[in-house]
Amino acid sequence: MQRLDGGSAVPPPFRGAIVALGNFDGFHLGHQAVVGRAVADAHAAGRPAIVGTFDPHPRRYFQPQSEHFRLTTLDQRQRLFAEAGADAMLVFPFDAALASLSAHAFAAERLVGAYGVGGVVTGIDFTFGKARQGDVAMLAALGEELGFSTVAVPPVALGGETVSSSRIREHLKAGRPRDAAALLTRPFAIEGVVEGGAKLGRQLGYPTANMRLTHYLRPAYGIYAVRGRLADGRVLDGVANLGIRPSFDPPVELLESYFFDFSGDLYGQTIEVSLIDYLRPEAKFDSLDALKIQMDADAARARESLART
Ligand code: RBF
Ligand code: MG
Repeated sequence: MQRLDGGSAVPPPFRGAIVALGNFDGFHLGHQAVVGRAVADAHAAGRPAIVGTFDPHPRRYFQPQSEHFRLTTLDQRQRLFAEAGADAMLVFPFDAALASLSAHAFAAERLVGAYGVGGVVTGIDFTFGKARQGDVAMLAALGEELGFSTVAVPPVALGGETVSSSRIREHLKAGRPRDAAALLTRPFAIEGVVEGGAKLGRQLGYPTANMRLTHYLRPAYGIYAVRGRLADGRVLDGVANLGIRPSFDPPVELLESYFFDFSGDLYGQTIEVSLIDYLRPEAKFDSLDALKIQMDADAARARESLART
């Protein structure tokens, strides 16, 4: 699937598209409803379907010091949008120029001029333009004036509550990966490049694939039952420590995954690790023997939980 730059003009094959406008970071049930509508309308009209997303996120621009909150990387979003039937992804680099555009200028210069949209689909809470002056009512009026269709999709509820990225973040921070997965329709997954590590894990009988958490939201630190996807598509069950490893000096924040029944070198590979179950918080151990006994118990519990999943 093609990645288009929201800072430039969209090329001819993608003009006239139905564009899902939003951020779609988690690509949760609510986001899927918006994108699903854009894809369905595009197919019905014989037009391309495009999904917009911001990178970096506007929140990073306005609050550069805010804590990490990302639920997906751009690469993960690209795969999810493609699976949902989109023909292209339009990436808006959020910068001073975009932040200072009025709602009218955003519609006239970007949506119509640069992207040549046939229609836009948003959530009903979508806002746009300088100081968020535009809402879906204004977008509909601008569409009438400038010649594009607009659809506002209502939020999706699950278990009596509206599905939102903030609810998903709360679940993950509280160590409830299964509740987060229900809203996401898939487990929260961290994708990254496997780093070289201290070889201590190997000595303990638990060689781990270690990854940085980069811009991802920090889920509750602790031990997780995980499922990893390797670069070649193989899927492996395992158990992981996500956190700072309080038994070791200096503390280093990592996701360290041990995969069952696997003996290969993953160093330098890009892998994706899904958090399935939260088993316990990290603990400080006084001896490696004590840690090893606990790791054996963790591995057994993780195997059980994954066998049921
Ligand atoms: N390190 C800790 O300091 N405390 C822990 O509770 C802890 N639990 C772990 C559980 C599992 C299943 C795994 C794979 C690792 C755990 N570690 C823990 C980290 C482990 O000590 C790490 O692999 C070593 O730092 C060697 O890289
Ligand atoms: Mg290790």
